[in-house]
Amino acid sequence: TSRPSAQDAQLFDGYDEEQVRLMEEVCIILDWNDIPCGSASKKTCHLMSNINNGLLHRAFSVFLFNEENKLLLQQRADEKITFPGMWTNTCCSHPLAIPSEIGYDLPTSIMGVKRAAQRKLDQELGIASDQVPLDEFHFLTRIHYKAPSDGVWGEHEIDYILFIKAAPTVTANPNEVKDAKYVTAKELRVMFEDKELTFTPWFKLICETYLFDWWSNLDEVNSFRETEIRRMV
Ligand code: DMA
Ligand code: MN
Repeated sequence: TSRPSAQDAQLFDGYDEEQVRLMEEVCIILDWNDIPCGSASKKTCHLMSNINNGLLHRAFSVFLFNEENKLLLQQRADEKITFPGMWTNTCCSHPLAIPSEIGYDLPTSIMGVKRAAQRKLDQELGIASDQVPLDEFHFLTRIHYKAPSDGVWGEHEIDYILFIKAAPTVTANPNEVKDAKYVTAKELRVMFEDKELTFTPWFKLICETYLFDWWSNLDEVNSFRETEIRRMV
């Protein structure tokens, strides 16, 4: 690997080596209508200095439910550069600016984020791709939101919401995930009352708006599918 610049050495001082390496992944830069207009490193996309100038990228959020309709939550590893140690939905990440994951219209973009979701469910939670087949993912909507993490880092994304029902074997990657557990809606509401726990801003946002409605209608989840982008910025 190449030697980091002095600037990067300072920016990444004290962070986990593997998570620093993942900051070189190439994300998809978007205009406000989710049209790809370039690519940039995960590092570039998540610096608040760039976000404050309007930089926006594509992301996805997976909500995985088991046969009892319990939601799989994860607690992010302390190694994560953004939002470490926080509880969140099953898996979140970014489709990469590569032919199999980029998309230029809604159908191809949905296919791209499903492939990215399979890739990251495996990398973060050890879930084999045959346990989460591409055609079992349901796309619901896109959420445009912005959230600072710690002043230096943050998020500004159009986030594709994907639901899936599955019964996978989970083997968490400790560099990504500190803890994982299935919860009912009631158990999640109790977790929100616990002052010891912290939650990612996008998960809180989705919980405060749509999640519980979607969750109580899991059998008709396709009726929530929409082409509109929900603006929460
Ligand atoms: C980024 O998630 C995506 C959303 C929706 C916030 P992340 O920080 O977990 O990405 P990664 O796992 O690639 O670090
Ligand atoms: Mn992001």
